[in-house]
Amino acid sequence: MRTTRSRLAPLAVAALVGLPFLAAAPASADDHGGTELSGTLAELNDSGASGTAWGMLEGNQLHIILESEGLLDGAPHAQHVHIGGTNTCPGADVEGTGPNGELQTSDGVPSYGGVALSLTNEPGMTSGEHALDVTNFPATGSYTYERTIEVDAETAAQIADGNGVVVVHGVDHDGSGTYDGDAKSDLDPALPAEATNPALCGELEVAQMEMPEEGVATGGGGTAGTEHIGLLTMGVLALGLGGLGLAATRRRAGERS
Ligand SMILES: [Cu+2]
Repeated sequence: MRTTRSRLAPLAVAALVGLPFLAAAPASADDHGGTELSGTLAELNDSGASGTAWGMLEGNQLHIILESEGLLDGAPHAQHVHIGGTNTCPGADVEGTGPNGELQTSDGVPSYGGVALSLTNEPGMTSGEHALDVTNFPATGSYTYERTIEVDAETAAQIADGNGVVVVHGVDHDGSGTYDGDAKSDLDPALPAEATNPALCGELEVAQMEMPEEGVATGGGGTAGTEHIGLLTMGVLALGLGGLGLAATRRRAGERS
């Protein structure tokens, strides 16, 4: 038993030293009770676009970053957080009601629900009523969007539960280089359907904790049971060889004193 303890104690030191580093890894909650969110934006309507979404919700403040590429350049892209329906993106098997089977915005409502937040640029407003504030949306084919938005308590709760779905609109179905065509938008008949049909969709999923909190409480001391092995291994991995060297030094120092 004595032998086991003297071998594992340095590893426990390494694990403890490594813990602050590990705490910085993806987690669902930070010190202030924030909720981290992330999602992949996948194409709808064969838009050819792609992207990612990342968010941090702290209280009623939502910090959100979208990166999109492959959209129609030089045309506004309405973008929202939708909440409702099944809180998901439409599957590939969902038939659109557009003239050639295009998926219109309303076709996806059973999946992603209505518009909860409008992801406008400043000074655009961000409530659902501003869903078609076309002058304040990104208007390039590729862009990074970042804004901190104050949301109401109900919206915050829904997003914290992983129910938010990001939808980016605007698809150049006929490849003409602009929003045109005879089909009218299901949201506003003054706009072509191309201007509002969904191009990208991604579910804002809550990031998962990777380190159980009880691991912090049980990581110290010389009671090296098997339940600590995973923790010890992670601590050593985080520190790398440098950490092992430090542990070995401390062991020698400890043996002399
Ligand atoms: Cu939308």
